[in-house]
Amino acid sequence: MGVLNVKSTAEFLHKAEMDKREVLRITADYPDMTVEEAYCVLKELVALKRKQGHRIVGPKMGLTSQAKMKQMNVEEPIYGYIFDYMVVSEGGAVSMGDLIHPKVEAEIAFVLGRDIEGPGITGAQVLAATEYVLPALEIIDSRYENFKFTLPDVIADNASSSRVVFGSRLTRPGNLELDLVGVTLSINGEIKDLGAGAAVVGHPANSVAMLANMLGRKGEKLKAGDIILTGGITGAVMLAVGDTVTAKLDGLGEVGFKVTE
Ligand code: 0L1
Ligand code: MG
Repeated sequence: MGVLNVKSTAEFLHKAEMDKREVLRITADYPDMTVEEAYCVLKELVALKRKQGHRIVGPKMGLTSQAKMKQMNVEEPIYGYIFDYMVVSEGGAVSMGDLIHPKVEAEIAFVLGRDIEGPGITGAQVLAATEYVLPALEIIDSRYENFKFTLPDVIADNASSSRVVFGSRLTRPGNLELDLVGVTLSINGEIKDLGAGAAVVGHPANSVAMLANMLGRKGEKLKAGDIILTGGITGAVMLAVGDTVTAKLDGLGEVGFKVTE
């Protein structure tokens, strides 16, 4: 057991991702790892990826649905980061050989026109600062065996971030009621799950506001140009080779990709 080593834990999780190898959750050896320590591991993981030349595309919010929060017994979502190497072009291919046991969920992404800094940020302030919203498919791929983890584990593992496909249509939020946007997630033409924007902490803009406030507590802010994933509107659906995945978001357009070997 011993004391958690933040640097070697980050290296361990990064290597698991690069080796496409599932590992035992960190809390199996360090049951006392706290949420604060887990965010220190995440910070180290981000520094490691940046040192290797990877660039942050934007932050993501995870565990934003009632179902996921209940399952993990938490009241606040978590955050992680999407890097450039994780972005797959719209209509492109996600290679199963690059991943461990991927699942996909449909989301709405935000692009900010100006920086926002918590505390005290509201969803209305987020909408006023938003340049565009766009459809997104997030592919999550926990590095832990069978997606089995505690809250600190999943935070340390960059909130299971793995791949993301952004739709090509950018929409100004204007008077759009993003909480009422209906979303379907289909695989090979069959609807696997559906939902509405409100599944994301009541409104996707609330998710961005929560993120700004969480980062604000650490003296960090959301930056203009960041592409922010707000959280799954649908549940996460397991992927298999040969799948063609499509999400349709009312008024926002479609986004899709294929799964290859
Ligand atoms: O984006 C997400 O909501 C994923 C958060 C991590 C939990 C999971 O891997 O299911
Ligand atoms: Mg997600």
